[in-house]
Amino acid sequence: MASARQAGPPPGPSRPEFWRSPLRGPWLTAVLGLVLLIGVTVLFLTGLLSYAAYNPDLAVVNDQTPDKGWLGFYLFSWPTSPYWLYRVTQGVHVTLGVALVPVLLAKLWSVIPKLFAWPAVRSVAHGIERLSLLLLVGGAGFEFATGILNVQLHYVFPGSFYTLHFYGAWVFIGAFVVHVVFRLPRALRAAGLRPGEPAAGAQDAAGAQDAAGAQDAAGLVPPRPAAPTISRRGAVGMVGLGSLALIVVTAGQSVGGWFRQTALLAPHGQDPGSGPNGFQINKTAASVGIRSSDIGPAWRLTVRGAGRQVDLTYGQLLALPRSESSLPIACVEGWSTPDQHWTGVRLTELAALVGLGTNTPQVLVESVQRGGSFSSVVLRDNQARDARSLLALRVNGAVLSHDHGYPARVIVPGAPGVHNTKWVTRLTFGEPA
Ligand SMILES: Nc1nc2c(c(=O)[nH]1)N[C@H]1C(S)=C(S)[C@@H](COP(=O)(O)O)O[C@H]1N2
Ligand SMILES: [Mo]
Repeated sequence: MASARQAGPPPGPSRPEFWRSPLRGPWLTAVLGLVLLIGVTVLFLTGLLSYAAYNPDLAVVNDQTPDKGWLGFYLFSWPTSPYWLYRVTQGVHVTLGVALVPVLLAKLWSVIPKLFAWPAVRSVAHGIERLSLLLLVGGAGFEFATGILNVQLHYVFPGSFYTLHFYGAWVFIGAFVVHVVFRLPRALRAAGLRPGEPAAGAQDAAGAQDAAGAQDAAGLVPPRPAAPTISRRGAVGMVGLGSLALIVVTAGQSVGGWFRQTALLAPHGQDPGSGPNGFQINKTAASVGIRSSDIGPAWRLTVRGAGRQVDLTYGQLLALPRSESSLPIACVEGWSTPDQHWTGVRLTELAALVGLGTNTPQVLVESVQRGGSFSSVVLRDNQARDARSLLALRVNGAVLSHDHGYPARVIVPGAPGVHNTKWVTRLTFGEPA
């Protein structure tokens, strides 16, 4: 026994007795883990959908639709119906991501004694497992941190957020899948959702269950627990209440309108004012350096395609046939507006000016804004062809405000807000030359 003592852990958190909370144990860890299993799966899927919808310029390996790379299997032509599609998928992604923070923290707290397990590495297999946990925990922390910073601080990572969050997600999900494969049976058992494995050989079922239970408890259950101040169910309830509270102060930004007032955690403190243009603004004209001369009488709309070019003054644009669409703005950051009533010229109508009326091809939309990642965008042919896709001139019965993209902005059904370019000055239909 003396030699075992010598090899024992140093005083401190590596000793099992150091951890006293009676809440720790397989049941708590399993319940939180199962919630995360469902939640992270939804986050991952809605996240991939978001990339398919946005299709930002990441890198050659995954962005070359249609000859996309192997990490680009999820890319497809984002549909324009239902027109609220991105509003829902991204609202879920961001709200759920925020709501899972207490669950993630509680889950990490529940397994923290294992972080200090002694010896740190028992075998090669154990070493590999711990390495995968590093990717798991580090990946989760990275994804949650970058996501929350992005929605709270309004693109602190200029352009590169998408790359970081995207590749981070692949690293995280790889470790996550490994973790789930190894731990799911244990978690289901510990949560009471599955009985213990039937005995192999002579052992009776009860014995096997005990053995499985003991294995599950190892490293989690404190050998010298302190007196409980709350039950395990109570602890899970607290975590649930924390998540609920976060949903209450977040979801309003995705519902928009009156409910935005409840979105205490929503970024963009700026007040969009009231009236027809009184809805959420992503970037104001001033903040991206739009000068009044850019959008004054000298402003022109240039339409190019099929080897032709047409230049229109604002007056000429106003004289074109007008259409109406009720469409929301749904930002990548998770906030969205209720449907706004837009009036403008259909993209198909503008394509017709250069002889491309039927089968309108993809279109490159460019704004007067100099630089900045949102100053131009490519809309795919299904987006350009949709009768609801407009170059909008008015909203809710009034001329567009400068902050909402005067003189003209794009509005497309089902698309992320970032595709609704403001202060448009040029449309180039067809493959770029
Ligand atoms: N030229 C330009 N267009 C832009 C942007 C921009 O920064 N510059 N932001 C985009 C983003 S990310 C969103 S969510 C919507 C927001 O439109 P809104 O400010 O009218 O609500 O505009 C899009 N169009
Ligand atoms: Mo956005």
